[in-house]
Amino acid sequence: MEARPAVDDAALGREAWSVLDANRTGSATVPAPGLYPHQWSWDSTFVSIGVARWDTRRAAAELLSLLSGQWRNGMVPHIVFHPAHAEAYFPGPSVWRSHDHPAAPGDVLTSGLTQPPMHALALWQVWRYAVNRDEAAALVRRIYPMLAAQHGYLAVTRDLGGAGLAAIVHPWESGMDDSPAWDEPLEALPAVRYAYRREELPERHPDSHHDRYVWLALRYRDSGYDGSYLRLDHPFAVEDPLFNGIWLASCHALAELAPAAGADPRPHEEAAARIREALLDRLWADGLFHARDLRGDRLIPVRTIGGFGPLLDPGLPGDRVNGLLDTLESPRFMGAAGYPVPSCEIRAPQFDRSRYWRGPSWVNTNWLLRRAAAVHGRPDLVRQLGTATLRLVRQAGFRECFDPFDGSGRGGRDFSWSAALTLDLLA
Ligand code: 2M8
Repeated sequence: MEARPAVDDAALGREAWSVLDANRTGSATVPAPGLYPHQWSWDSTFVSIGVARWDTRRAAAELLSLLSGQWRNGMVPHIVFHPAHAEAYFPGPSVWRSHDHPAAPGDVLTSGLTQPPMHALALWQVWRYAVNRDEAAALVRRIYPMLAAQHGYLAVTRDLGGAGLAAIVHPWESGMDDSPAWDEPLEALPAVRYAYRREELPERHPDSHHDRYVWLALRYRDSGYDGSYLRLDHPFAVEDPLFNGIWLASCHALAELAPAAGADPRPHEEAAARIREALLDRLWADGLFHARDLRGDRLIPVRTIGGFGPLLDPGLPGDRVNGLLDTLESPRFMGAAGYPVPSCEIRAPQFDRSRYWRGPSWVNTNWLLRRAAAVHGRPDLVRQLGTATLRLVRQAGFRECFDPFDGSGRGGRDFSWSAALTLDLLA
């Protein structure tokens, strides 16, 4: 493992700010220099969360920049492209062709997919820590309608299973691209080959799956990003517990923000209750939530970090909370990892300690689980997750992800959400 000189909290905080400053292009922050040169949706929500305690305007600008890419049907895209080097990442705007779509913004280039709806949680954090309360209220009044539209899009266009959960229609939408949870639904797709150039690190997913990612994106694009095509024909549709657990937590956040926006909180509380019921009904098995493959009509057996997503819900019944925490602390996950929390069950045959979402530990999922532990009154676990995550970045730097056994860094360097959430953990 790379040795780094010992850094105290103050020095670590300064390093985190300098990574975020260097990755900032205008009002948006890119996830990592070179590798991801545009604004990514959930990455920016973590950046906003991380800077919110110190700089309301910067946190707000991050969200507003992302939301400038929101489509008229409410969809918040997973990438807002930086026009100066639009094709520096594959697939770029010439693949997505958002500018040809009537619902996409005319002046901002975006992808056609979405990502976990962390946005209301991020706005809530900005609102909570803003010192200037008038400014905070004005911000909530401005952003709330956009987020209500985002939630409406998920509830109407993405309820492909008809039971109240939002379906992802591409692995990229999960934020956990190469998670073993998507192996089976991806292997049911035709084997395809495309010619393209992509900046890759050795830890990246197997090529065969990446070609299927491209194929899925092109099919959806060629349907005209059509909702009824998704419902009837699109070959990848999965109810993911992390995506839906985040959506549920964001419903609670919108309910808390609604009065500041002069709106009624009840529809968001009702939405949260519906999502909870559907999660319990459709995705729970053996002490964990599992993704449901709507096309294969079955639960995906592999246990991954995504299965803990519903823990973010303060209203989750106590027996399920206990079951989830037992699984989390067992040797399947935290119990056998030196540096929690592995993104896939350590005992699973698909577990791979160094390949992205197939094993490594991530700062953002650690942060989410720490928040869940706080929600469910587990201060010991809050401390443990916070300390372990800070140990990772202190030792290996703000890497994209980390080997869960020895803590060595994996993927990109100077990674924005690792830096931003470190600031929050240090607070
Ligand atoms: C990774 O995903 C992108 C596609 O969206 C990629 O593999 O090129 C994921 O880790 C995702 O969660 C993240 O938002 C993105 C940018 O950091 O990178």
